[in-house]
Parts: sequence; structure tokens; C-alpha cells
Amino acid sequence: MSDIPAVKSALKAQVIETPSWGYGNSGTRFKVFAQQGVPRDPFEKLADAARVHAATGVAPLVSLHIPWDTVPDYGKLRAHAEDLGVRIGMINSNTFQDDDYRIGSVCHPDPAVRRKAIAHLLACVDVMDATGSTALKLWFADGTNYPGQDDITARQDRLHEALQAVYARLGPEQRMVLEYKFFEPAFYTTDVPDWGTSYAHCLKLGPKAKVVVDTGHHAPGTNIEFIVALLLREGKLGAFDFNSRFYADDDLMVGAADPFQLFRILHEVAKNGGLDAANGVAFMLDQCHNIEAKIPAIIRSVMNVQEATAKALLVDLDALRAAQAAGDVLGANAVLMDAYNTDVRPLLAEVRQEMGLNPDPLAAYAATGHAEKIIADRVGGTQAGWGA
Ligand SMILES: [Mn+2]
Repeated sequence: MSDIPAVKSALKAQVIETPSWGYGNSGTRFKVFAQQGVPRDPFEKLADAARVHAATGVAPLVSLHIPWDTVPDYGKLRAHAEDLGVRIGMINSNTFQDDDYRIGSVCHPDPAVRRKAIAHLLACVDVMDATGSTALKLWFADGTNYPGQDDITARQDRLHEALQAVYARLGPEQRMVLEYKFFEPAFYTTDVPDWGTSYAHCLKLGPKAKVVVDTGHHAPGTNIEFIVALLLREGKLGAFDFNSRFYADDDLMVGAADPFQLFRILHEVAKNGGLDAANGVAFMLDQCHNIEAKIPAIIRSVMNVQEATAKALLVDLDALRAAQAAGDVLGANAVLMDAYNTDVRPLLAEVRQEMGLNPDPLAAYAATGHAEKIIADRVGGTQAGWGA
């Protein structure tokens, strides 16, 4: 039997970080559809993120992306966040939107381009200093499109050199997390294509470097929960970028495409101590809401993570271990499926009521009138989006 009060306190303590870019306009390479009321600057993105936190009670951190969220005074941005009841989370670097990076950034064959990319990464650590952020998130679009285009191992050497320079710059309370993605925008080789490559680099760097698992960055059929279990065992799981994929890197709402996979991932997280704050695993959303309303979509995503977490916490571990030890294949599987098939919505409604929240976060948000207010207020100016 599960200890319901313990399950409830774990759910109340969970922190889900939302991405500033999730509030801005986004789309595909075919079309970015603008939506009315979308934030025009990082201050307005934080205002929207604060609404997600107000409705759910578990989303106090907002991840920034530099340069999309560049402001002249980061102290002011930090104060604005704190006034709204949220804090600045991870800082995401961007070495993929400059013409100089056509054939790479930190892995580029030209040392001048590599220096430029490293300078940007170091500037991101300055932003961390100014905002109180404790983690730098690195994803590199680096790779090659054609066999023979560049030397695979030389590019790994260049990558290591860059990562080392950034690692050396981190303060005692700061850390860096390295994200992998198996392809795109490069189509032949990618310099950090998988968890093993990220893990190997992080291991060399030291304890302040850990791996980011973006759930959309795997080939179809990859067993992501195995990767999660292994990284937790090695103390190298730094963060999640949660989203859903049907085909490639779709960036759809987490838990939408495959809620069972999300449950299996969170079962490994819960079972292996990943929910303990001391472990420092960041639970971030990395999504784009191209056709749906953004703030409700992010609230829904937070709820999806909570539901999968609740089910994972309901797994009867004693019964599971007994069945596993007895070699009871069907019994062990049944324990897991019992938890997955539990309707946890009433439990989460209770959790929210105990936190002083409306049991229905989407209804709570709708009742604030924020959606109508931003459409009326945010007129003129340039809407935030990719590259803005
Ligand atoms: Mn990501």
C-alpha cells in the first residue's frame, strides 16, 4: 500500500520549470502563427509564467534563453520575477542562430568562430550571476551534413576544449547541463547526438556537469526510462526537457503523445531518488505551442507531469520488489500497471486544495481574465518569438 500523505507531500514539493520561449510565438520552418496577447519582452513572458505558477502552485522557476531574453538590466528582470512570485531558472545558451555558425559553433574548424561561441557561453554565466540562476543549459546544433565534411574526432576535441572553458568559469553554486539530440539541424553527424556522448564529456569535466534528457531527442523506439535509470545511478542526470514527440523533435505537450512513457520515466525517477531536491534534477518543459493557446497549454503540461508523477509515486514498491525477487513476471508487471491505471485526478485535486489552490488549474486560470487582458493590453510592439 502506498503512503498517501508521503505521496501528497512529494507532489507538493515537486518543482516544474517552464520555458520563457513557450510563451512566445513559435511554429515550424513553414510558418510561425502569431497569437494575440503574446508577450513582447521577457518581462511579459515572466508575467505569463507567473500565471502558470499561480494556477498550479508548482511552477516557480522560469528558464531564460539568451539572446531571446536579453535585457539591459538583469537585476531588474530578476526583481520583476520575484515581485511576480517566480524565480529565474536555467539559462539556455544559443549558438545556432548566427551566420558565423553555418558549419558549427564550438566545434567549428575556425578558432575565431569557436572563440566567439565560447564568449557567448561565458556571457551566459554572467547572466546567471546577475539573475541568481544556478544552471547553464547547453545544446549545440553542431554537426556535419556530408561524409568527409570535417573530422569527427577533432570536433570532439574542440567541444571538450569549449566545455572545459565554461566549466572553469562556473561559481561554486553553479552547474552546467549538456543536452543531446540525435539529428537536426545537422543530418550526417551531430557532435552531441546521444546520452553517451554527453555523459562522456560530463564525466571528464567533473561533478558540476550533468546530462539533460530532452524526451523528444531520441530515435523512435528508444527506451528513455533506461537512460534515465542509468544516469540517476551514475549521479549524472541533470535535467529533463519534457515534451512529446510523434515523429521527430515535435515539441508537443509532454504526456500528450505517450502518457505511459512519461509514467515509465517518472517511475524510474521516483524509485531512484530523482524527486529528492538534494539530487538536483531539474524538471523543465521544453515545448512550443504553435497552434494552441500558450498559457493553458503550459498549465496542461504541468498537470500532465504531475499526473505521471502521482502514478509513479503510487507504485507499490514493496509488492513490486517481492514479485521481482520471486521472478513473478506477470505479478511485477501488474503492480506497475495498477499504479498506471489509477485515476490520480481526485488525489491531485485534494493536493491542490490543501495548497490553497483551485482543484482545477485550467478553470482557475480562465477565471483570472488574464487571457482577455493580455489581448487588450499587449497591442503594438513586436511579439516575442524565435530569434526575438
Ligand atoms: Mn530541449
